[in-house]
Amino acid sequence: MSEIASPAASTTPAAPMPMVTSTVVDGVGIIALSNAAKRNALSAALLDAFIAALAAFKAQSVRAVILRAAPGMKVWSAGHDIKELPRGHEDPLGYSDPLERALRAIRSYPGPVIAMVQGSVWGGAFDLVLSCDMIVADETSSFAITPANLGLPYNTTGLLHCISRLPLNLIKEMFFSAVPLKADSAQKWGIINHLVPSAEIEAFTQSLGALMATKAPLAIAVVKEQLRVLADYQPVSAQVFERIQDMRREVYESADYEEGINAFLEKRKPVFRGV
Ligand code: YXS
Repeated sequence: MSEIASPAASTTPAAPMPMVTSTVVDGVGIIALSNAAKRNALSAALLDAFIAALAAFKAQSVRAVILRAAPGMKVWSAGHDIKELPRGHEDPLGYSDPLERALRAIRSYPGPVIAMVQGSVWGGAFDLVLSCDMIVADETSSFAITPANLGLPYNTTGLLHCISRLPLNLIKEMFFSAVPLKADSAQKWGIINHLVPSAEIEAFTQSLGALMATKAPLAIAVVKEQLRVLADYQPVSAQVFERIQDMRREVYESADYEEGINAFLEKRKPVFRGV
């Protein structure tokens, strides 16, 4: 019988746990956000790993993808990594921001990307799940968009994602109150496709993905891309776009934006003065 080598005293530090894990089960790609210590905050490192995992699935022609949090996490994602938000004089959600790159990667993936949500979704993670093609959630799920907690001027692309999915009165209440929407309300408003009990959600979502993976991939890809192009089409004149950018710049250069981030970092409530 071969000797079982005793583990050598490790002199090298243990490799850090991956922030994202991915696997393929019955033709369905599964990407799990796994940075529990930081509540899956959408840092550049986590999002780059996510984008790479999605690209790997695309290279393997994986026909359906499930995006989830690692099992047992009470927070699906705490949203954009606040510590990485640029401070003043820089658009906090610019085109090249890692979150924006991740949203575009999902929306251009040539197959269905299903968000399987258990636990709370915050801020930019709400944009992330809305950018998925459909959402399956359980009774522990909740959804909040929170720029008003930070003094952050959300970007026009993100607002367009909301407008193409949700009624204006709901969008306004979510953005202006930053109050999490619970699972039953998310179902009532059509944010989620299916509200499934926790005990059944993994099997349900896997079977939905596996079903779609048996359908004609070219037909699905072309419908997904047409829906993306049509839903994103909002003619805006250059002057209107420049005016919007000016308005947003005033906000991300404001003292309130500084105060919002500082309050989070100092673990205290922000005091906004409207300047
Ligand atoms: O103190 P340590 O080092 O242990 O780290 C703490 C938190 O600082 C960290 N963490 C985050 N780090 C960066 N960015 C975040 N968004 C973030 N959220 C959390 O994770 C460690 C554990 O956090 P803790 O102790 O608060 O956990 P908890 O279980 O008591 O509470 C979980 C949450 C999610 C309720 C709480 O962490 C929270 O409220 N996080 C902020 C949620 C939020 O406002 N997200 C929006 C981010 S900004 C964004 O997405 C958009 C740009 S926008 O502003 O437009 O929505």
